[in-house]
Amino acid sequence: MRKIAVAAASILVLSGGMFANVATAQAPLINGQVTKIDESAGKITLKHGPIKKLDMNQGMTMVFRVQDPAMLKQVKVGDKVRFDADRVNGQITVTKIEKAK
Ligand SMILES: [Cu+2]
Repeated sequence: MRKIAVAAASILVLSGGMFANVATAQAPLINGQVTKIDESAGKITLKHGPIKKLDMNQGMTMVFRVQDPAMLKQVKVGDKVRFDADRVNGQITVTKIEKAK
């Protein structure tokens, strides 16, 4: 009986992990607005809504590192954008950005 319970529990853990992966792959982009761009530092300041995966449960304005400096050429201050961010080497980094349509 105990073995069955353990097996059932590990199936739950495994399927939970799979759902988490699917959620990450299809995570919608975050809405934001560019308030500052610092090309020489490779940084962008964005006013953004909640980002649950980064433990930001409410919107704020903050500085992000960008994964690729070329991203800073795609947008300008005042633009409404959609972006994705993740922790890369411990720094919160914009991994994708596009102008909101
Ligand atoms: Cu934030």
